[in-house]
Amino acid sequence: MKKGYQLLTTIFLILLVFACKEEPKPRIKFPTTDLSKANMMPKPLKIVATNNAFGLDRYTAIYTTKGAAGFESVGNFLAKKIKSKIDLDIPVNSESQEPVERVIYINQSDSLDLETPEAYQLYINQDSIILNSNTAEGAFRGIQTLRQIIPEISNDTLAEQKIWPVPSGKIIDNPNFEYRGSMLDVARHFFSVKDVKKYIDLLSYYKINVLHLHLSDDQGWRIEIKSWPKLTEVGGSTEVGGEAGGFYTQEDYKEIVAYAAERYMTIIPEIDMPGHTNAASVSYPFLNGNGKPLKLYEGMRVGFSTFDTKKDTVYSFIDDVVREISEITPGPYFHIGGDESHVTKKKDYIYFVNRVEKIVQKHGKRMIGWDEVAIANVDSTSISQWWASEENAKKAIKKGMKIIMSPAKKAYLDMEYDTLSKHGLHWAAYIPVDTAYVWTPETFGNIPRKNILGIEAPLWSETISNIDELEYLAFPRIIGYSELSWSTKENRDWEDYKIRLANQAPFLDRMDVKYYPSKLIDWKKSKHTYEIIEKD
Ligand code: TNX
Repeated sequence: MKKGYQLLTTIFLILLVFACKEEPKPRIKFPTTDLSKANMMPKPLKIVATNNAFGLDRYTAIYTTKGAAGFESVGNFLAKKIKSKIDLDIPVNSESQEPVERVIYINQSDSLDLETPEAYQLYINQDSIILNSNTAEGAFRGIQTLRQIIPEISNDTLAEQKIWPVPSGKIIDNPNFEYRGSMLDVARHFFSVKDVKKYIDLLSYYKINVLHLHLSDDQGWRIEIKSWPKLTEVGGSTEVGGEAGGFYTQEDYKEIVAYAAERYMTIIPEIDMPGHTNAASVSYPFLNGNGKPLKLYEGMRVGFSTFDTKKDTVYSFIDDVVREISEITPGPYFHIGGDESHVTKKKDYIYFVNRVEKIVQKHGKRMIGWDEVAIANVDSTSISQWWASEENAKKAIKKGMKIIMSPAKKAYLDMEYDTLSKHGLHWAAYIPVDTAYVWTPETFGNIPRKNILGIEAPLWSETISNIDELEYLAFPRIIGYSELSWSTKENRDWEDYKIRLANQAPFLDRMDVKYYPSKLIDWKKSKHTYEIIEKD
């Protein structure tokens, strides 16, 4: 209540200052706009349209709650994105005497209606937009919605100045799942810091909050480990197809983490083991457990490598790797891979996962592994990522573990769209844009809802080697996964989604995203992102 009162007083004062300075202007008559038809992706929980508009223009200013951690940065982020979308400069918490007629107020609220840290409410009126949330994280999710409903082009006939009418009404929003992720395999092909940042920025627009980086595999080791320099010197020098690989220095990795953190996105590092470790074992042959001499590998086979699970020195090595990476990873998770260890004996695999889980915990992180890890004696606090085996997912549930839903048949971004796809594999399925969207993670495989942490769409990179190819496989399907993880089952509908997806084209074009123009979607060419209902 107190905060609400403070907010009203602030808005009142801002408007009063303006009102005292000049003659009141006549109210602008907006063409009716319908918020419920606006182009929001993922679909918010509740939308109530009031069929008027907020007139975004050069007399608009952004204010944020004083002293609320992170809120001013969220305001600055919004101002920057508005500038790049419509070339309009909006001041943030400015105390200058420039006339202000309309305000966007980003308000820290302790309302009990805001159920989770990411929940937010948007109240869009003719002269004010109020965004309420408990945390800067929630405010950040809310400004993505706001960005989406600002039209690309202005209406130049309503007043002397250009006006971008934002449809009025109320939005109450809250995520369906707390974990909404994508994975990027930077091991089979390396992707630069710049590429990863572009992907992060795009994901955050769709409220995705996790990027899992697959940092090591048979074909390459991609992160500097200061105590074991040959991992990148030797193991980082190759990739699929024979091109020079690459790796992130720890400074590069920190840059990625910080960029993601500005967007309230968690980076999850994965070091895949005991299988998928050829690059590591070539760099330090004592790690090798398959008995054969090894050489650098640039093919696409899986399942031929393993660490020696019996040597203590192998665990000291892993301790160093987990420690160094954990020290520069603020997020709570460390992914140990654990998939397709076909040349590791089952009892050795179990022993290995049990020991590595303890190492991860010792360094303060929660272990995630691909679904196979559930055959070991893992802790209920560890997390299983279901990609292939329903049986393993069931084992994880028996152990009380949480599950990340990434079933390959539905959620793999590296699966081809159809037989004509330019990139991708199809060992699990062809996944056209509708198949990617029309399934129900809440009931898939009868996993109890309380065990589902969320959804992640992995992008393996055997068949893609640059950002354009990455975008071809990821877009538009990742937008569907964002909606599957953010929006409730009741709010998801293919026919409705299809239209909103078609309307993403202007944004994707502006961002220079080389999305796959699926024939199932009637891609929008015009730049209007809101619907005008003609008044009679
Ligand atoms: C299976 S999914 C793998 C990866 C491959 C992918 C290709 C998983 C845990 N392992 O090693 O890159 O298929 O689709």
